[in-house]
Amino acid sequence: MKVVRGDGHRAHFPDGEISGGKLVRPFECPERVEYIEAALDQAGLTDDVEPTAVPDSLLRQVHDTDYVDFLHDAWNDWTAAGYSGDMIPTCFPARRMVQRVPNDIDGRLGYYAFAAETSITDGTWAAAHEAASIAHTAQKLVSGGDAAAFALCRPPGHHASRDFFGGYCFLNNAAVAAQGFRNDGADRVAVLDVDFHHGNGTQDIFWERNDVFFASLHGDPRSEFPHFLGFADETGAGDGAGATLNHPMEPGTGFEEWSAALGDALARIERHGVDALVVSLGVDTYLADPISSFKLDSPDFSTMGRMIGEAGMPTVYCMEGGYAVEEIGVNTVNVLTGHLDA
Ligand code: OKP
Ligand code: ZN
Repeated sequence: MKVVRGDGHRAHFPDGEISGGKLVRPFECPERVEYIEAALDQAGLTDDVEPTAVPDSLLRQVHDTDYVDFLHDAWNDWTAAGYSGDMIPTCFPARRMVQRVPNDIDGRLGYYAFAAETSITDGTWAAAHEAASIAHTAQKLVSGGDAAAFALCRPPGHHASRDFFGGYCFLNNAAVAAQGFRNDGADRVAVLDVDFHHGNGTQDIFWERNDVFFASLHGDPRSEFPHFLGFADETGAGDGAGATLNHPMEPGTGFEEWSAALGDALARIERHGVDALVVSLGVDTYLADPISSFKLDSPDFSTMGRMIGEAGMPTVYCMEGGYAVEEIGVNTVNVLTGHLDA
């Protein structure tokens, strides 16, 4: 399995993340990639590929054009306004307020955000763009005949919607891969999101589409981020009615219940008749993850990969979350080697 990776992610590392009323060191940090790279090397997954830039047209099929422009210009506009700290949104268009893009950068920052734990810095656009390019390059490998590829994306992408960022995500890498498969001739694609958190961005992007099936296994939004999407009764709308599947689970859920949900999701994906699979691979379901509450252990990730591999679909794995940094490498690589063993 080829691995697509780059160093551009290092440019994105905000000073702090608001957590418990304090500015703490961001959970989503560059070391995450370093631990994954070390584990890949150790497992002999060393067939590396450099990313090719994602076409702007593809990026703008997934995201609104004004949102892409906002992200691209954000840091410039911020410093032009006289600010020098990281960009932290503080004011959002809540219920019954006017949903119109403001002129000033403070207003636009809140307009295009849904959460305040995620800052934009000097290097955010370049890093997010490279992560989308990594996903795009992995999709091209699989469309070109590779059975599977691993896109080592950072920052992650599944919380980023057509027109807003948050949850450490700016551009939706998995959605870029899924849309790329469609553009390259796949009639139907599935995104399987196994990150602990619901993939609200991916769900929203494909909500009214039948050509991209979205399935997510995640912590119940009644008690977990992103709090406001990912309930079991969300199943898609319009042309996409029935093409979204949500499996929220209680805090403390272990692999027995989790893997039954995975089996169900894979069966539903198979029934949809898809030509390619994108896996939003978060390993924050791990029992020692500092911001999550499932109880998967390291060997369970091998089983997860084997189950996905046994489904036999051309597959792109896009890295999402995982914040127990010292174990993130082993857990991620266990999924990939499990897949290869299938
Ligand atoms: C991103 B991904 C910590 C709260 C963290 C944001 C979680 C973003 C998860 N006090 N809230 O899905 O792994
Ligand atoms: Zn997550």
